[in-house]
Amino acid sequence: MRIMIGKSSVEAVQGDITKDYSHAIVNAANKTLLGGGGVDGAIHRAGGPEILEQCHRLNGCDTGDAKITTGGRLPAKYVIHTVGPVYHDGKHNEPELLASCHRRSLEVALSNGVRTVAFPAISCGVYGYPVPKAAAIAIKTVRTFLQKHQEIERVRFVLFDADALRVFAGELERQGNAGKE
Ligand code: AR6
Repeated sequence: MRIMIGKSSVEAVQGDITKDYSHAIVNAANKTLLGGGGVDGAIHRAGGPEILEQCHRLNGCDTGDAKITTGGRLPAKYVIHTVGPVYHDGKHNEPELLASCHRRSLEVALSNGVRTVAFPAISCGVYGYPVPKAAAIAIKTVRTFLQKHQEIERVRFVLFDADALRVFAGELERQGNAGKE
């Protein structure tokens, strides 16, 4: 599934983000930036020790913020590490923080000359964010950013499982149609 925002595209595919050939892939990290499970563990395993070496020099990362390192041995040139919110009940600033993750990741991409970015479903694993709510926020934030910054040519959501892909693809279609009204 793919929608266009001016000349930029936003798409959703199923796959393993560590194999993605976007210029930068986004990592759903934690505040230490020193590794963990889920997509974070997979990125460090596939990318090798150079990523962790650079993370050690970054002094962690606040929730909602993003920092960049090399992609090491990954196909991607860079990894943009962002820290999503832990989901409680949606009334603890979770939507704003999740939006901030996506916006800050794209700002960091832009300031490093990155043209294509791949996101996983940030906060939707261990951090417990309901996928439909997260998809709506992620896609809305990316659309708003691309409307102002056509320098980013493609944003791809790489979803690990078929259920998440269905939700993200459905939300892309819904917001794509709403955008035409
Ligand atoms: N490619 C794409 N998506 C993946 C992959 C992969 N290789 N592996 C998992 N996912 P999570 P969070 C999906 O738990 O909820 C870590 O320990 C997964 O199915 O990785 O933001 C960090 O260090 C889910 O949909 O991230 C933090 O402590 C999505 O990625 C904490 O987990 C996010 O799941 C962050 O939790």
